[in-house]
Amino acid sequence: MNASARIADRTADDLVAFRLVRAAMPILAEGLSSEDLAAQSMPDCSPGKWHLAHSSWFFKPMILGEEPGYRPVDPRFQTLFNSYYEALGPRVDRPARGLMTRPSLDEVLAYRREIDRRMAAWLGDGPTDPRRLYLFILGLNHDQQHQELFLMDLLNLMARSPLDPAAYPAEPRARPAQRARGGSTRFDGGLVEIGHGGAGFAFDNEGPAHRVWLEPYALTNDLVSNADWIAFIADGGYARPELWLSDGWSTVKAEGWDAPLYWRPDGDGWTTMSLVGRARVDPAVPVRHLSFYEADAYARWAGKRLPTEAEWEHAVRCRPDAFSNAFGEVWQWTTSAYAPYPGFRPTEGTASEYNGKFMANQMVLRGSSFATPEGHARVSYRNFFYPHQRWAFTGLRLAEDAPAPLVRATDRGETARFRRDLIAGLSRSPKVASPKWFYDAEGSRLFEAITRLPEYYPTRQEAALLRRVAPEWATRFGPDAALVEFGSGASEKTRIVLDAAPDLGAYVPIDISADALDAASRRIAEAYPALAVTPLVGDFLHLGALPAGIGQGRRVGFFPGSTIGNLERDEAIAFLTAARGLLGPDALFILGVDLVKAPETLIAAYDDSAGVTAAFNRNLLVRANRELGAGFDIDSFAHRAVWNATASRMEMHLEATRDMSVLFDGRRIAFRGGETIHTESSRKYTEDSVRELAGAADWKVVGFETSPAPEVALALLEA
Ligand code: SAH
Ligand code: AVI
Repeated sequence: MNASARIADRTADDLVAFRLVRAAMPILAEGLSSEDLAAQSMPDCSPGKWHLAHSSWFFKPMILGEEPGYRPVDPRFQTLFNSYYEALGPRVDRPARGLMTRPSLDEVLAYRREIDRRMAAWLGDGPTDPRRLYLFILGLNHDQQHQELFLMDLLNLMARSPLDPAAYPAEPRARPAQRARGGSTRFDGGLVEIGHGGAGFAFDNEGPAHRVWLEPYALTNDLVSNADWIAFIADGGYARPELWLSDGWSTVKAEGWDAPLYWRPDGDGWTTMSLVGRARVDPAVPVRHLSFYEADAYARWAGKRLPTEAEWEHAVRCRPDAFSNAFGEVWQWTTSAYAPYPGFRPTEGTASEYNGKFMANQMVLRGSSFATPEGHARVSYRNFFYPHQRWAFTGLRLAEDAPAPLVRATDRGETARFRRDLIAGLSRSPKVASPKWFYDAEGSRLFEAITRLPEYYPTRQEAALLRRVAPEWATRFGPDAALVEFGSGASEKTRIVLDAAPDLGAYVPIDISADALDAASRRIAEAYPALAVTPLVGDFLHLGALPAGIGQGRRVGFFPGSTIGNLERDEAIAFLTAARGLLGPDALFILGVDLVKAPETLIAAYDDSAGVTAAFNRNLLVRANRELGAGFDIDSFAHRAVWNATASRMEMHLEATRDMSVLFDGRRIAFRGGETIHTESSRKYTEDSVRELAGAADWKVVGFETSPAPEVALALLEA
């Protein structure tokens, strides 16, 4: 192909791209009234009409105005639609953009068409100057940025209306949000390259590519959800200054924040405003409309942190498949200040003011939102806002430091066992699944969220009771004792025992959830430097031997949380018998149980209003889909919490809401609508039933203490 044919081809492509990009904003404006498009809801926002005009105006200083013989469409527009370019003379202050009733919407649309006509003519001349061609692509990307701003600003305006108007019948987005997949992905870090270095368009602020050093870290695979956020609020997230940066806390106080932007209390829940109007907050979807301050406070509350932008970029470059909604849902706050990369050079000329001059006091966001036009964002893309701003489509994904694991991730046998066990359980009638499979990394995280729910009393009651009895019980431990904990989870209650027994020499947490065990062991080892911490990953129903090097003192078993209630009776007896063998002749054992009480209290604890327990229950299916390639349609299974008085237990079920067949391990598993998978029993005890159980496994009950209502109990057993 000769040079002129190549230019002709490129010109044709450019023209198609131009027309496509420029068609989008008028489509967004269709169906909105000229009043909708003229009003300005706050100084940060601009009217829709202004976005339509300004994104057209941009082609004048960048391209058309430099052409010989250029004549303005209307010389007054230079001032009216200049956004922030100092080099281009005076302009209308941003807060006054909503006062521009002239030119009319029709005049602005005519202006837009005229700019489009002139740009098409310019493209038709086959421009070859690389700088101008870059500015042309910049103009398209600029238009796309304003398409998103148009929607952000429109939503802010609609949210100011007492009528809660729906701007559109459906959310204007290219693709549905991706499902949460659970867990997090770990990266070794080291010397990595980030930034835009390759071919293709990028904004000046994305380059140059350069090296950065990353310590080992992990990034959660999913965005933080509304359910997570509700748990944060319920735990006093907006009322606890220790969670907030100083500037953030001042903003919370000054603005009276108690929830994300657009959230409004409604009965015992919340509603929020979107481009389709006001609706109840859906717990399952990613949370939106947060400031950096809120994202940062949440991360602290969750015991994690926000990622740096380099961590985000490296993770998404290396493992684009690992993350749900890396792009296309919400922009994700990072802890990186918006600053120039080493070697940054602003685009020359007027466009030098595009990005670089904003590099102070703002924070970087990565990814893209549902409102970002398809194809606009990239892995190196840097969005930025001031830390208090929250009208953009913003959310977050968490990070944490992740040194090489103490606990090696579960062996391959684990997946095989999960598969076998689940197939066996689903082949039975009624269908069952073992609750131990709830606890992948996400399941452990959801359980932690459950323990903070107002309705889930057992953790709080047991921790308070343990604080009361531990000092006395600890006097029996003797020197150099070893604490062996079964189902240690986050090892939070452990601290109460460790604080009451400073002479304890060793701690052996045992848990099936490798990620939870690793993180908890690390935290305990750090907080109790004199203690020998030796985690064991695996099923406590198949106990081997205790690790070597845990001293000669008494072995103290610790099984809190009423996890024993999750075992069938014969399993519980076999477990207690095996634990007695493992811990030796002179062992002690602290056993936590939940006691029988009013069904309303129990049912609320297993069916919380924020839907966290429902997510915990459904996570079994999420995990089966991810790890075993099963084909459960998660949304077609409802969470059920039922009190079974005869068996004295709470039961969790997943109920098929329709007839369906699920592909799993090459077979089809049929579900009738209303049929359930029984996923968990939580036995509730009385003092007598605890004594009977302990006796059946040959333990003596030497202590039994009960908490105030809602009642839970701790039993001290002796071998
Ligand atoms: N002890 C903590 C956590 C209870 S949650 C508390 O009282 O709050 C139950 C814990 O037991 C989870 O961490 C889960 O991973 C673990 N677990 C459940 N079944 C298990 C099994 N069969 N073997 C080992 N750990 C198990
Ligand atoms: C870990 N286990 C004792 C919890 C319980 O209460 O049975 C798990 C749980 N299930 C629903 N909520 C909490």
